[in-house]
Order: sequence, then structure tokens, then C-alpha cells
Amino acid sequence: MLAAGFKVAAQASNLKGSVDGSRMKIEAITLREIRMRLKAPFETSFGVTQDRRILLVELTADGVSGWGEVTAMETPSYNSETTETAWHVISDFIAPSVIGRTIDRASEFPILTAHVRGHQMAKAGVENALWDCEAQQKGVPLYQLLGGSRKEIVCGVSLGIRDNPAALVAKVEEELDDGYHRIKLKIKPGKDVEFVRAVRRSFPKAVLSVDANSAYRMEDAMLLKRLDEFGLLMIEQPLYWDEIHEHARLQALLETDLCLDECIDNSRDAATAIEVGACRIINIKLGRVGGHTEARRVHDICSTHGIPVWCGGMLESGIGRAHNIAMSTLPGFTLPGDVSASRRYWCEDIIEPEVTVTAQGTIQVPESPGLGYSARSKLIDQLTVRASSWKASLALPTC
Ligand code: OSB
Ligand code: MG
Repeated sequence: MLAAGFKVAAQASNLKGSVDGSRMKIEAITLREIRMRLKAPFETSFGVTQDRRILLVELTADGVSGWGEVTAMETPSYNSETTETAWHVISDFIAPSVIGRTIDRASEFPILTAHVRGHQMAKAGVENALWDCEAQQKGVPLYQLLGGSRKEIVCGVSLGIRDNPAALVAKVEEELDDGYHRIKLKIKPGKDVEFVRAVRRSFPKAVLSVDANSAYRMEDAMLLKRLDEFGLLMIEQPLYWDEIHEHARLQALLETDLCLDECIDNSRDAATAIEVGACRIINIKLGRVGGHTEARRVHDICSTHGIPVWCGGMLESGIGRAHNIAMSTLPGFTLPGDVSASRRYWCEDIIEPEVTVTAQGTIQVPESPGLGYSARSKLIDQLTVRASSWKASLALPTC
């Protein structure tokens, strides 16, 4: 593993020679797996999650250290990546390809790793750490480097599937009391219309949406159409995780706006979905699309076509959450995101300060350089179950 790193580093230094002040040399990468237990199990149509296996990337460029998070789940049930596939792909392909390389900007990262197909979440973990480095190096908050301008972002929450409608209604009430602007209900066959009806009856004016995580098929179109009567903001990803065209057929039958999540892996997918009318809203997740560079492209395409976007979540630790906050400041993020307070998920988050939400249901965007939250190294060490490092070598003499 290290040997490969040294080889690539040597090639890169021979090519580039000396490092100009404004450039970034990728000097070291540390990949860690940490274990974190969610305060409560989170149930979606694809399963229940409580114990998270999260990969953190710490990347050093010109003495500055930046952080990124891999948002893959433990199992390949949301998309095809897992914590383990990301460990493999970063260790064996991504880290060796970028260690020792010198680049002008973090936005060049996708070109360096274009030979690795797929594995967007693995790539995003590394690319986003580089964005944090670049922002710190330039002395600007990450949101500004990305081109964002919001000082405050509007927050929504995503609620896991509950045993019965009454339990869901009680949870919605709690979140509305905390000031959250939009409540998303996870649904699956058998736990859909009656759950939504109960919540709508209790909160006639609340902004509500549902997320099926691909649990339905076109044959369920009439069942999904029954959701039209509840005035939902959107129905998220009802059909196959990798099928855009069927969503277009479904959207034509529904009054409620469809929002795509799983189906949109990059800006080309977004363009296709918009062109065929598969959705009227898009959920952008940094991991799913491969990092800030591609996320911004998805955002731009949506803006051009008047498609509102919002920032999705993947039960992230504070590092991923901080990146989500920065991205959410871009102008097209006009709908509340699934970016909520650290304390909703974690007893103790790995960043300082933790992410807090105001009584108005917003997050104040930090103004300090880089991510704006610091990694709690000691706590991260305690939570780490494995780690691997790559270091750039000095140029090796050639004969
Ligand atoms: O589809 O948005 C999703 C969590 C895990 C996998 C997929 C999804 C989710 C969520 C949680 O909805 C959002 C959050 O992190 O708060
Ligand atoms: Mg979703």
C-alpha cells in the first residue's frame, strides 16, 4: 500500500518540480474508520441502522489539514457502496493516485480520479477534505470558496418509520416544537397512506414530505396517487434506485412533485431527469454525486432549469454535516434540507462546536476559514477501529 504511494509520489514530483505558493501538494492522507452509535435506531424502507461505521479522511496539503467524511452506509442497500467498498477503493486506488500530486484547486480532484469508475462516496470523502484544505489555505470559509452566500440555512428533519401512526405523530410534534421547517416521513408499503393521514390530520399546516427509498413499483401508482390529497411538498424516490424513465411516467400521473435522490449520481443524470420530466425537485447529496465539484454542477443544471434543490443527509457525523452546511449556502438550495442538529443523532459529536439549530429552525453558517468546525482529535482516536496513512515521498533520485 505504502509502496504504491511512494511510486506515484515520485512520479508526481519529477513531473512538477518545485511547488508554487498558491498550489496545493497532497502531502499526507489518513483514512480512519470510526464507530458511532445513533441515539435511536433509524428505520427506512431498506432496513434499520443504529451502529454506524464511518470513514473519515484527513488530508494534509502544504501543512494545512482538512477533513472529509465518506457517507456510504454499512450495507449496499441505499446505493451500491458500503463502508467496506469505500475503504478498499480509497486504499487501493484513490489515495495512491493522488498522494504527492500538486494541484491548483480542489475542483481538479475529479480529473485525478477519473480512471476510477463509480464509487462516488469514496471519492467525495477525499475530495471534500481537499476543499477544506483549500479554503483554509486561502483564509476563507468553505461556503464562500464554493460560491455560496447564505449566512443561515433552513432546516428540516427526516423521521424514520415508526411502529404506528400515533408514535409518528408524537415525534412530528416534538420536531415542529423545535422549530424545524419541513418534516419528511420515511414510508414503505404497508406504512404509508394511513401514517401520512394521521400526521396531516394533527398538523394541517405543516410542510410535509415522504421518502420511499425506492420501495414501490409502477404497479403501486394508484396507491401513491392517494398521497395527492395530503398536499405534500414532495414524494422522494418512490421507484427503482437506478431508473429515471419510470419516474417520468409516474410524475405524469401525480399532482405531487416527485424528488429524485438515489437516481441522481451526477450532473448528467440530473440533466436527463429534468429533460424527461422524472421529477420537479432534486435532492443533492455530496457523497452520492462524488463531492463538492460535481454537487455544484448538479446545482447549476437545476438552477438553469428552475428546479429547486435541497441538501440530503446520510446520518453523518459532524464532519459530513459541516460540509452539507457549506453546500447548502448555494443560491439554488431554496428548500429546507435534511441537515439538522448534531444532538438529534449523537450523544457526542466529533466536531467542536457541535451543529446547533436556532429556535427559528436554522443553522448559522460559520465564518471562520475552512469547514468552520474543528475535528475533536482525541475523541476521534477513541472511536477509531482502524487507520491507514499515505505520505508523499521526497523526489527520488533518478539515474
Ligand atoms: O434517503 O435521505 C435518505 C438516511 C440514510 C440513507 C438515506 C436517507 C437517509 C435520511 C436521513 O433520510 C437524513 C439525515 O441524515 O438526517
Ligand atoms: Mg432519500
